[in-house]
Amino acid sequence: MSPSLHIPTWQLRARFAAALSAMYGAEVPAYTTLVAVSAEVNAAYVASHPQAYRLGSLDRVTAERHGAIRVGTAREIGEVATLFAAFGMYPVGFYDLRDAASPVPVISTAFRPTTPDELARNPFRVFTSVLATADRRFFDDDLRARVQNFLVRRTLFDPDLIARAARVGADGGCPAETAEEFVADAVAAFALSREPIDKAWYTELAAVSAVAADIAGVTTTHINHLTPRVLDIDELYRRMTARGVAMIDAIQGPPRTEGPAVLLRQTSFRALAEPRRLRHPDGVVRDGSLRVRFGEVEARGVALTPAGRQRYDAAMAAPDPAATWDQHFPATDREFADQQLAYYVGGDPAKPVVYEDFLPASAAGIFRSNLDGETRRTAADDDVDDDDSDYSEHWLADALGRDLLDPYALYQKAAACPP
Ligand code: OOG
Ligand code: NI
Repeated sequence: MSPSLHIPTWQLRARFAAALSAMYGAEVPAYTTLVAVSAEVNAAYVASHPQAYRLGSLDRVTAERHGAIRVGTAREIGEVATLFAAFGMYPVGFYDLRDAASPVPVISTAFRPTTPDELARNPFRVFTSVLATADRRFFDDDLRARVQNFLVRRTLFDPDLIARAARVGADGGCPAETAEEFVADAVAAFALSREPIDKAWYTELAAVSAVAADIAGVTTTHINHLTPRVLDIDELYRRMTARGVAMIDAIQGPPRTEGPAVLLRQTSFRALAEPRRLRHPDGVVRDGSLRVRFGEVEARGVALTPAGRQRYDAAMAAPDPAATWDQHFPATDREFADQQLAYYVGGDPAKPVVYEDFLPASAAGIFRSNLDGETRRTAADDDVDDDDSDYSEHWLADALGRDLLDPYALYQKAAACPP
């Protein structure tokens, strides 16, 4: 028996991210433009900023993406957990977007590599949301029953794919001869389906929330967006606007400041309508279009400690956060490190720990800015204001069948042990 070459999970992750990117670029051509402009901005930034590498090598930043997917049930997100573990991506953090200023009926986590060396090898992450069907504020009993009935009858992931993923996860990789097919099958699970969509059902769900329709109005899941990383998001915004791409009004997250870049800044543009096949009430399938998928781009800064995060939340509560930013934060990395507002490797202000997660307010803003219509709550005049569902970190960990990791614990570890 000849020993076969073992492909470790990080290489599978790098291939998975690259193949998803190729597929998504073929599906959404505007994404390819965004990636090209991002690469231009990064190259120009690195050429004029000797310190640019502090937040990651140009190779890492250029390859870096996050994806977003949305699923319908505890079982489905459990399968996602098994699949992503085969790529060394584990669930970090709990996001409840139901209570955001513009509520979205989902709870979410981010699957990602969890150690500095794995992140350096390939930092691919996927923001993953599950529909909160048990929340009566969005779904009345009748609709919930029909949504759940629809969801239990579909199969998002081939059971054989999930079984293979479980093996790869347990073995920390797979033999070279099976790697290609495994990655291709995993990527295919997130392709936009050509199956006809039941128009009446989709429209009924869209009246509750466009996200509900995107999740439970179709029998498959798909990549909702893939987001490249840029080193100068303001410049990216200018260049995209100059090319005639209509961006959303603002960059989400912290304002541009003179001092250290913190957390995450994001912006996006609306995707054009995409061709989808719709089955009309008369039973006839016709070509139609839906606007669900969009383009997003992000810039990442230093990860804040819980104390830093409190200051951030206070800074962002002000009417014009940029104008009063310096009342909340000092001007230099040295002061950030000394005051323990952000994580630095070994406390060295030249070595910031990059923020690898997401921001609920930005996520809700990104969801909302790209949807047709607001989320509609169920009738406001009776007793459905109360959420008696039990969504929580525990609920999600149970559904995932594994621990939900605490981002702060990971940052602390990253700061304690130099890569
Ligand atoms: C996820 C929205 C959140 C981000 O970057 O904050 C997100 C979605 O649209 O499914 O991706
Ligand atoms: Ni995103």
